[in-house]
Amino acid sequence: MNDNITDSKIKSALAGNTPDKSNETEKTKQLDLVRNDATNEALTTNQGVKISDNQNSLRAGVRGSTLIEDFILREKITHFDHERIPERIVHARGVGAHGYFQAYEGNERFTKAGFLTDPNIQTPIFVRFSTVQGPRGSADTVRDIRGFAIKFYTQEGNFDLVGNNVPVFFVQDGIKFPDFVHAVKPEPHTEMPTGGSAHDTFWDFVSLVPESAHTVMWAMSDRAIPRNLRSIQGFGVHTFRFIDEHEKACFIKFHWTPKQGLSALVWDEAQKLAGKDPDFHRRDLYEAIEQGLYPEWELGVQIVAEEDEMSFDFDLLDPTKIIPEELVPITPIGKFILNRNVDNFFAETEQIAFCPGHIVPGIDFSNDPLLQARLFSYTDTQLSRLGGPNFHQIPINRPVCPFHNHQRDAMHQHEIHKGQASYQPNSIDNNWPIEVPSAAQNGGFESYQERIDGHKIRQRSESFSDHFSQARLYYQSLAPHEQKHVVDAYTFELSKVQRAHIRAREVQEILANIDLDLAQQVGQNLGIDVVPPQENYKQASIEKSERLSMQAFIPDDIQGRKVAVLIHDQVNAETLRVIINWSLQENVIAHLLTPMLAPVKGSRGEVITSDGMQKAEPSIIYDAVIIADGDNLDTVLADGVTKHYLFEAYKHLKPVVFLGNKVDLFDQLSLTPDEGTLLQEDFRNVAEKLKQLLRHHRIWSREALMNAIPA
Ligand code: HDE
Repeated sequence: MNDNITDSKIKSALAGNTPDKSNETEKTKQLDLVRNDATNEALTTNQGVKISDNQNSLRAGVRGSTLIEDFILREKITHFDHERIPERIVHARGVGAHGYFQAYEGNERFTKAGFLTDPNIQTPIFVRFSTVQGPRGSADTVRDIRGFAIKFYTQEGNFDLVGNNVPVFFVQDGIKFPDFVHAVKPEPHTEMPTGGSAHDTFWDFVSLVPESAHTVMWAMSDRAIPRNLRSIQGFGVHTFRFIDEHEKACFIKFHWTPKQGLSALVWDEAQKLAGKDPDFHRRDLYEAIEQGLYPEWELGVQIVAEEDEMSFDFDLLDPTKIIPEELVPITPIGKFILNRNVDNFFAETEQIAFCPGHIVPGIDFSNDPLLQARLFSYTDTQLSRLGGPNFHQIPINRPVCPFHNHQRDAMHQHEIHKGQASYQPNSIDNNWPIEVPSAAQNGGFESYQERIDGHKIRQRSESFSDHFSQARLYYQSLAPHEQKHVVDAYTFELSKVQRAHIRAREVQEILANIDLDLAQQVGQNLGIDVVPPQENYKQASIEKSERLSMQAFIPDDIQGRKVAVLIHDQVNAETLRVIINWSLQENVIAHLLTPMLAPVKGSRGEVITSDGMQKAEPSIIYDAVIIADGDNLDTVLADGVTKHYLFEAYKHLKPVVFLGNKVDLFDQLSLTPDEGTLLQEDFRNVAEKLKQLLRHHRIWSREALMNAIPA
């Protein structure tokens, strides 16, 4: 290998796998109307007046005061002064991308929604991922639920599936949402902490509100510290309805599952990344899409016949409950991929406006009281965020199908409505636009005619009163290492709570009712006594649900995993060629990391370009580390940065590959060899083993061993 080995080589090879983009969707075309300022056109004001000097304001003499008549300065500064809009009250920190959805065959059995029933249509989508608690500038890797909102630009109107990466929610009724959000947000007297729930007000609230127990359990699990956004699940949370062409309804719950499998950070990594790369998740998503490693999910639904509504030991309308897949399996209905990054973050990711009330014929709501409140909130919030009721005209929010009605004027009106009649009925414009009966082909939306008969009442249904059985089911379904992480997370978070009575209440009154062993472990760590609860709480109808554990989602391949290859002067260039070929074959992102950014010399004098500097690209960014062999391995292993790199990767339970013939290497480094420490002369001999380890992502057996070592 005489020429340079560069990342661009990897990228260009991966670009070969890039799906054909020639079949651009309407939405893509529409968004490509975006103004391109990087042309050789003249610089102008917003009124189109050419600007002759953009460096100096207008002054009275070279050293004189600035003149108020400088309309160019005033326009520029005024616009700048108003550049920021209010961030989202929750889910402020986010990242988005474009893609498309394609349905599988046969969904007309359940729904008449066009985008779900025509397998030949590729429906454009925009997805926005988010954290809940932190502001726009907060770190990506904090412990938090992730928002996973999808806008489907269908031919029958926009459908927004505004979900999360956990299937349940903290409160059962929308009227409690502002209380919950005030409690989890930074505390009002200090505006701390940023991007975290480890503080008094959050734990005060959740320890007083047992309905939050199940979701808090998910938030304390590895689900809340995802490795990247490409490997999280999505859930619609509420029960919705599908309506078929005969107006027959069934209840459904939406699930979407990543082809890449599920993976999480370890807590130490999550915290370090928050400092070393606060943009870790958005960078990962951006880079994966740029490299043609398009993330993919399968959309599915759990379907429950209307007549079976009451056949569960929980209420289908209660958003703190899942339907275990053992009771109702998921029916796959389609898949979606993300294949295009935004051109402008503000215009697209920031200005996108989701609303669970944006639905299309074939889909309808249930009476879940949390969902019902959301139907109001999202449009309302856009009025102050996006400055008025015309936010649907912003390019990212516009439907791709035509839309006509008699709504007029208001702030930021972009349409120039022609005609005299902005009312109905009218005879001046022939009564256009007209209503379309739902029975017609491509007919209008009609709500499902559910019979409603009840007293006006402010009361929670008795069927919403079991708060612990599914929290217990979740805990008991986790693998031992996942359970340990839950114990660690409760311990960590509660250790940050200043008030002893809040810590005690969470452990004694919430955790003890979920699982005594869990409560006792956390209690022991915090010095809190736990006694078995007085009441005998209800058990879930099953003891374990397999797919609650992330271990049930190991991917088939290792596409998109990231490997650091540490190289130094005199590295064996032939080894690098083999590793790069392997990475291209497996669609793995392999980075050659050097001590400094300067190129290194291979053993036969080859110049090898760096993809990054070891100090600047720490092991926490990668899924595995390889030390390439070479003639100066002894010097390499004496290098403190390299050593730290290895120890950290080892500590974070990653596969570590040492190439070369140093049999006493582990002794030298005082590392206990295990199935994840691979020592080989030739990379080809460990490639398959490394692949299997990367599929499973972490060496969990090592964690158990490390925990056994006294501190
Ligand atoms: Fe939201 N939520 N939410 N929420 N939510 C918002 O809407 C709200 C709830 C979720 O990427 C806001 O445009 C209420 C459940 C996501 O733009 C706001 C209630 C679930 C996003 C709002 C809930 C979510 C939001 C803030 C209880 C999971 C980000 C800005 C009745 C199923 C969407 C905005 C994006 C955003 C209100 C409960 C998910 C204030 C009142 C349950 C993913 O309108």
